Amino acid sequence: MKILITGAGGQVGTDLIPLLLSRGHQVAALDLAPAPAATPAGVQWIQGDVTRQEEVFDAVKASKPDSIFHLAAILSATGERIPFRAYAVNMEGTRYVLEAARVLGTKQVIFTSTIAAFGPGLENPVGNDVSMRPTTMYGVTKVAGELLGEYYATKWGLDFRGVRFPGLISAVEPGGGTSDYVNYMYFDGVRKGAYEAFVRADTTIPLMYMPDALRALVDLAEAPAKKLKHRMFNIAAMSPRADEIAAAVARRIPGVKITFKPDPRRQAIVDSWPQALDDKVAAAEWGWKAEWDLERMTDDLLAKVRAMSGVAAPPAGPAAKPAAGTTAKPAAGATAKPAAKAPAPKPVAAAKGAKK
Ligand code: AKB
Repeated sequence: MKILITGAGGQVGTDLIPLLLSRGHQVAALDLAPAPAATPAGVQWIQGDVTRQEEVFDAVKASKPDSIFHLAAILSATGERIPFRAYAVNMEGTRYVLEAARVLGTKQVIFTSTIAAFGPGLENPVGNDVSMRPTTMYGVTKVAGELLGEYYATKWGLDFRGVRFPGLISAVEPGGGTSDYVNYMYFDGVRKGAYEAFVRADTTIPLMYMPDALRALVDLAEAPAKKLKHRMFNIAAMSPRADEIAAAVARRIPGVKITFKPDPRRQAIVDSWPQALDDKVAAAEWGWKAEWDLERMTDDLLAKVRAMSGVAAPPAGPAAKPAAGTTAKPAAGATAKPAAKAPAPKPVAAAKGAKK
């Protein structure tokens, strides 16, 4: 397939490009930024803005994709700072992508929604087909994007499909999300030996390691249409508490100091999200299953962050004790799904060119 990725220079796109190439797809990339130096050979990089209809249409005309993976978005924390820019990128950008697909004959659009599309007060784990009443601009635009895509599917036969991502964790710096506290436990834990998280120690949201998230996108795009009864799917992997993640990092970085100082604005955002998602519908319709849990992700991610930062791993020995300030007590009900029969991880691109 020829795939056009919008927002290709961001946290997801940076790692998605090499995966698509390795699975035999041709890739075109649309992003506000010029092509990063580390862009793999053969990628058609198009600089453009999803809030400008003509630039989206030009990118689709130039690349003639079979499928558009629409990743361009402003995430929750930045979205609350600049809500109308978030509306333009997430809402207008999605409308232009759908409209370009309709007018120019692209058969499929893969949409990336989020746990932030749900609102407070839902029973955990939150099911696939529940009432969605988000409290952030990011969440509002993602619910609207889901519905708009379903409208294009019903009215014009567009093959619209999408996943609701948990907070995503990877070696690429994230860009303006509220779940970013998890990523920075790893980045600053390695680089600085310390990190002050902006959430409470008991904060619990659904999380996913990037290789699972990328596999979900590609598997969903490749799934036979006749098997799909839904268009939007919850996907889930793990829901550790913030202090459990800190403890997993601390067991591998002797002396690291991870502390918690909640910022009321960002705490309110994560408190409005589900603590766990029910992904049975995705499992039944296209065979979705997470492969990475907290422990295995922490080993893999720390190795990547150390390699990128030029920091040597500590000598092997008995597991390090958490440093003072790091609470390691597991919470009742906190879950990290076992990584039963997980295959060996494939290498992921380095974090060059990641957007904030
Ligand atoms: C964010 O924090 O806004 C995103 C998300 C959970 O969709 N990472």
